[in-house]
Amino acid sequence: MPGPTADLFADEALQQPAGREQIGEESYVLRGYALPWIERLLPELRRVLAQSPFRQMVTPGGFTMSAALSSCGELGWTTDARGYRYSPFDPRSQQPWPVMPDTLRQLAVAAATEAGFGGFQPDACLINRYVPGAKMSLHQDKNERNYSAPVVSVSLGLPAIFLFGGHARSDKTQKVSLFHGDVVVWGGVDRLRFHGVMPIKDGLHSIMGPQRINLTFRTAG
Ligand code: MD6
Ligand code: FE
Repeated sequence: MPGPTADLFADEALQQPAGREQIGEESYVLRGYALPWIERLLPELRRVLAQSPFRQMVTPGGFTMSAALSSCGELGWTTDARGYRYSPFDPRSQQPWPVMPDTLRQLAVAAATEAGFGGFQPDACLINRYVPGAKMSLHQDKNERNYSAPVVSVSLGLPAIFLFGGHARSDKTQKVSLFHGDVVVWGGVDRLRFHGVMPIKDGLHSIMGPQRINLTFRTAG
């Protein structure tokens, strides 16, 4: 079926393929998996952020991260001059991090199961906010004590290009486009692969506005 209509659908398919895409031996992108959860999830997220607002953290090397960060759950991730680590307290308020809301936990557990990681028990949810231009340099998630648990990452708002590398920083990276509602799950042999996020392009998302919010769930303790 040639013609402009067919082209339109072809472009859409290229932009946002449906279903479960395998991006590594034990890594998957679950396209749109979070969409049915979002209406319940957003009010919970707002409550968490009222208690522990986004803040820009400074790396041990003295650089201010372009993504702003918060956390919920028993443990939250922080960085300062002393290094990267998980802490039970929000350094801003010196109070415990907000409790991980049920919908967030249930979404993470369901997505992990869908990707072959049954019995996931997340104790930390990192919340990253990217405004246009913000990025995340290549890194490994290695501050957690428990590498047998996967990482579950939920993308909301503006699209991003996720860089998925190998076990060495210099390994070739694959580029994976992530859209509102996509969930990435990785673990097992892929758990320590380098990854990052390219600078977010300008834009306005119909629900989230001019930002991308990423939730990553882990078993940190
Ligand atoms: C982000 N994500 O997507 C940054 N880490 O905003 C991560 O650093 C990440 O998406 C581990 C597993 C999945 C991720
Ligand atoms: Fe990461």
